[in-house]
Amino acid sequence: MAAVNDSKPRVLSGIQPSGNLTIGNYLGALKQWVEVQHDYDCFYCVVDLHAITVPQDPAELRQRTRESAAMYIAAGIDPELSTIFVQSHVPAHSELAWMLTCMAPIGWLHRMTQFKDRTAKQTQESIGAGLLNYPSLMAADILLYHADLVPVGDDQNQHLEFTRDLAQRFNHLYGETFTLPTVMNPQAGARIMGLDNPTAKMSKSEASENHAVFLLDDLSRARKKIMRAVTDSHREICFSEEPERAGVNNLLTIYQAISGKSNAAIEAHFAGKGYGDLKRETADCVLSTLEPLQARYYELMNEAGYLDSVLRLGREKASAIADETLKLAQERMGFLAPS
Ligand code: ATP
Ligand code: LTN
Repeated sequence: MAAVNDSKPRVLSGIQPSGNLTIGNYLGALKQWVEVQHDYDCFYCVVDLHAITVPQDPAELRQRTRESAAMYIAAGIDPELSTIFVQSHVPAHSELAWMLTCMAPIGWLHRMTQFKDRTAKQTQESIGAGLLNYPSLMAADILLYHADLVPVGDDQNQHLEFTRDLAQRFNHLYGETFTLPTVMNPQAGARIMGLDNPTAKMSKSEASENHAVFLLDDLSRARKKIMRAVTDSHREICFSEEPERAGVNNLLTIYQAISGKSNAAIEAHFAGKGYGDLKRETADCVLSTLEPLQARYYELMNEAGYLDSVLRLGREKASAIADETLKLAQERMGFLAPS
């Protein structure tokens, strides 16, 4: 049985294998995951059960699940330090999700902005019930591991609030069972916007050509997308909350998230320069992140068996904890234990 580290506080997070990962996923999630590895006992899952809340091609889903896991490692997650696993490999996620679904008021679920956004243009007949219940599954992911901290982009904060509320409800009804998790957003990069439309969040499922830089984009193509990013007709390069300056603000945010410099230092650096300079230097930063990541990714995908062994061990470590929590929750809810 794999060893479980009980002495450090715990982290859990996940990304859906619903498309190719973007720099939004990297700056909002993966980069923080790497940073907390030494101080926390980290569990990072590829959330395939979440991905099927919208239709997925089976062969593509399988392939993207492996690719996502490889991308976690390429981005710097060390399988020796952190547990990497596939959500559907640990059935406790589905089982606890059902129990939590039964306790989740649909009023809470209907208030989720992600649900409202994703279903805005669809008819009731075409919306799968999984989209509504999605936050209960996410709560199960987090609560099964007694996670203290959940590093995510800020679009997930409402789901974290929901998780805390649901955990409190369970604890109140059945006795202290779950740890209440705390959300962790990066200081810079908690919400990267689309390069072609800086009023919408950059998303891996958005189809338009110049919307997102993908982590596996050819470097010259990634640079081109950034050079084509929407800006405005002002000249001054400064951070701004104004909607019409969202494009420049987004480029500055990407630059900041990678360089780690302060607002003042960045504004001083770009004083007197033009948007062309801002784009070029932001592209340089992005490419300096993508290049080593891509090299490691292709190396991993060519290393027969390695990824499978990481996922096998991950499943073992994750199951050990998740099964125990599930059993406790089942007991508390009044399920008859099998004899
Ligand atoms: P999809 O478009 O398929 O819904 P997505 O690109 O929004 O997906 P998720 O799998 O939903 O990605 O998100 C995984 C993680 O990446 C979450 O922590 C989320 O907050 C973060 N994330 C996604 N997009 C961004 C973004 N544009 N800026 C910052 N963080 C992001
Ligand atoms: N809902 C998240 C993905 C996700 C997740 C989680 C994140 C599923 N389960 C548990 C953190 C913890 C999203 O980014 N769309």
